[in-house]
Amino acid sequence: VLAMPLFGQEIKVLYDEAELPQFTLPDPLVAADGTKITSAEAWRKIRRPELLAMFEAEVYGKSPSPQKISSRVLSEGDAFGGKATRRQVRIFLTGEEAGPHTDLLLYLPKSGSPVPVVAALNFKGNHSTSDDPEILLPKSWMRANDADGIKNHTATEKSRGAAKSRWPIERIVDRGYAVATAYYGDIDPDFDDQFQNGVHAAFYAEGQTKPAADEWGSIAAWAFGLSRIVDYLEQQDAIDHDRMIVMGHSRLGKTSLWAGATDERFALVISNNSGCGGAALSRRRFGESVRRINKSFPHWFCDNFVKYDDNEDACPVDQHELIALIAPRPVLICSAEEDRWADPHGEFLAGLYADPVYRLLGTDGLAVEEMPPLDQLVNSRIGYRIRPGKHDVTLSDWEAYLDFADKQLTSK
Ligand code: GTR
Repeated sequence: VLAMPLFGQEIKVLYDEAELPQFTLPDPLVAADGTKITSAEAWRKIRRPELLAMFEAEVYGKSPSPQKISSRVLSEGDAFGGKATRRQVRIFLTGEEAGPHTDLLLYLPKSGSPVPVVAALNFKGNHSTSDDPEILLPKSWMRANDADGIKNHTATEKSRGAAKSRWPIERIVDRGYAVATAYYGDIDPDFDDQFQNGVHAAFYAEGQTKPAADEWGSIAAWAFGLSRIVDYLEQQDAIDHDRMIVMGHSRLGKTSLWAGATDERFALVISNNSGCGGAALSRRRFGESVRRINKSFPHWFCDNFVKYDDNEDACPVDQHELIALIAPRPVLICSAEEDRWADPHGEFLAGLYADPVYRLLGTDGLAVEEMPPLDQLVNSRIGYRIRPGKHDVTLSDWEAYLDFADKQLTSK
C-alpha cells in the first residue's frame, strides 16, 4: 500500500491484491427488477438499454441528441509516396460553421475497394502524430505548455511529430487500414472550466449554464465527437462502413469504450491502458480509485459519479458491464505491465466478467480464464493483451490491434 499525496490529503493507493476490499459485482445478466436475462432478445430489449441508462446517469452523463454535421475539406493530397491520400477536413459538430468544430486528419490507403478505418483522438494535435509537413498546425488550446513545442497553450512548428512514436501511420496504411484522427481538445479542452468552452455550451437548453448532474462530462463529449467523426466517415465511399474501429489510450481509452458502447456503428473497439473509469473494475480500488480520479479530474465524469467516491459498491454498474455493452462486437482490452495505476488485472477481469453476455449472444467471448503471458494476444471476440513496459502506445500495440482486427472483422 502506497500513500500518494493529493491536494494536501493523503489518499491510500492500493497496489496489493491481498489488500483489496471484498466486493460483489453486479450481474450483467440480472435486470434491475431481479429478472434473469436468458435470451439475446431480453438482453437487447431489457438489460442493454437499462445498463446504458445507468452508465449515462451515474458515470459518464447523458449526451444530447446530435445535430446533423457539416464538413469542409481543408486540403487533400498524396502521402507516403502516393500509397495513400491525406485529407484534412473540418467537421462542424452542430452543422453550423459558427459552432464548434474539429479538424479530422485522414490517411486513406489507395485501394480498389472500401478500406477499414481506425478512428482515434489524439492528445497533442494532428500535427503531433507525424513529421508530415502538410499537416495543418492547429490553433486550438493545448493542454501541455512549454513542453513539446507548446507556447501559451498554442502549438508551434516545434511540436510537429511530438507524438509520432504512438502513431505508426505508414505501417497502418501498409496493413490496409485508414487512419482518422482529431485533436481531443477541439471537442472539449481538457481542464475544468465548468463546461464553458468546447462542445457542451453549444447544446445547452435555454438558460442552462452547465450540465446537470446526470449530463455529459468531458469523456462523454469526446465520445460524442468520435460519433460525429463517424457521421463523416459514413458519408465516404472509400471507407468500409462495416469495419469502422475506435481506439483510444488512457483517458481516451475510457472514451473509446464509451463511444463503442453508445455508438454501434463502431464495429470494433480498442482500449489501451484505460484504467479507472475505462476497462478496470472500480470495485477493486486498485491503483487509481473513483475518489482519486474525481478529485484530479472533476470534469471527466458526470457529477453523479462523485457519489461513488469510497463508495463503489453503491454504484449500480461496474466496468465489466461497459464491456458487455459492446457485445457482440469485438472489443480488445490492452494493458501494460508497469502501468499498475491502471490496474491491468482489473482490466482483464472486466473482460472476463463480460464473457457471459458475449456467450449469450452466440460468440466465443473471452477464450481464457487467466491472464495470458506478456505479449500474447488473446484473439477471441473479447480480446486481451498485456505487454511489458509503461503507460504508452507502441508499435507492438498497433500490430496487436491490427492482428485482432484482421481476424475479428471480415469484409462483406
Ligand atoms: C492520469 C489519470 C488516468 C489516465 C491518464 C491519461 O493522470 O490518472 O486515469 O487517464 O492520466 O489519460 O494519460
